[in-house]
Amino acid sequence: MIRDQETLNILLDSIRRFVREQLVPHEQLVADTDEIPPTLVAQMRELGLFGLSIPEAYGGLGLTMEEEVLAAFEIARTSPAFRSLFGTNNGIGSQGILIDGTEEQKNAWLPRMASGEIVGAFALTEPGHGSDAGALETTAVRDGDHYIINGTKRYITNAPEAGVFTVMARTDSSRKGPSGVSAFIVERDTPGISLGKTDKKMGQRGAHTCDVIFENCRVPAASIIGGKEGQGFKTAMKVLDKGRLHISAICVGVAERMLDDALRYAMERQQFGQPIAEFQLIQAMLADSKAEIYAARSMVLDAARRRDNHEDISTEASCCKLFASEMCGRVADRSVQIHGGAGYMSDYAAERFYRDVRLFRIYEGTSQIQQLVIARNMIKAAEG
Ligand code: COS
Repeated sequence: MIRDQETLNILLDSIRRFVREQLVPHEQLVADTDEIPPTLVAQMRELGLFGLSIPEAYGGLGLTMEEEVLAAFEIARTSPAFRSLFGTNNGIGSQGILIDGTEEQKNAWLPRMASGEIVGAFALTEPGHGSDAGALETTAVRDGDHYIINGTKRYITNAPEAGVFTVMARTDSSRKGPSGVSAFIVERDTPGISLGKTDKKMGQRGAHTCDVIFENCRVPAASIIGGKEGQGFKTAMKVLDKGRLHISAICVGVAERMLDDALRYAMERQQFGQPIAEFQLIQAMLADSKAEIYAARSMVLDAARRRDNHEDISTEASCCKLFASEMCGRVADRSVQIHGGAGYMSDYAAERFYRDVRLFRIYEGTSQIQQLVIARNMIKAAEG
């Protein structure tokens, strides 16, 4: 749903300009230093990028899902590491509180996330539990009006920057599956939290992940999201439904950028006395990429509109994540291929993007988990 086309156009124009004039010229610096310059972070805050999806009542821009994916298409036309910094505040770092939190929890945390004053992170994955998230082992044991959290969370995006975590922990040890899990809002400065070393990743330099370790970390009982035990896994799944749609939109934007670069290269690069873009085998790669991007873009927009319409989009979000992330991988591969030897060299963005986009097929649920969600939902619907 688009609330006001004119206001949205102004926002999309300013994002487009910011990406083109500020972010693209800094891509290589961020890749080399593994840091986003603070001046750029300040500009992201000014533009409202940390609060795109947080309602206006809590200081955000309150974009609808359709507006948010349109913004994500633009934001993603540069290194995905830039988006990652404010991505968790719009997605997995804030949405648990927004979807299932109490009014007090929303008022306490969302305005500071919307402004970018603090970064929110989502702590679900553990050393022994990635895809099988419902079997997580981190515990939260009730002690009077507190809970005591123990366990380790792994590969947590933005953990080194985070001021607050949404932590999924088992409050009922007699239940081994998803129903024994609760979600907590935990401040970074709470005693008993320590961070592991920042992980060395294949790509997306400038975006950071690390372990988050809880050792007898005491949190007030009031920090349980929604005030009720046993709801945490469902909260996490609802958060991921939206997150998967957002990541799908990012896949579309990055793929469009990679295809633009590949097209420009193909039109400039001369072989056998003509630009390689004149060769039909190169044209096939350009055309397949264009068609697949168009398909993914259309899917994402359709699913976003359905979510705005309050439909259950669990299946559609997984369809989008599966198709768009795999499509993005294929476009990255063709882009390297079109660039030939140059595509294998780090002087060209194609090589960097090839590594950066590999993550999209893994995080917020692997392609195989998306297949599983889609098929399970199909069977459930058919059973009636
Ligand atoms: N929205 C609301 N509720 C949901 C839901 C959704 N999208 N998906 C599942 N649930 C509910 C189910 O209805 C079920 O509720 P009941 O017990 O009341 O019936 C409960 O949650 C448990 O669901 P399910 O039985 O499907 O859980 P499983 O353990 O079988 O796991 C998968 C489901 C595998 C899909 C889940 O663990 C998953 O998505 N794993 C990947 C995790 C992931 O994406 N990690 C990435 C790291 S975070 S960046």
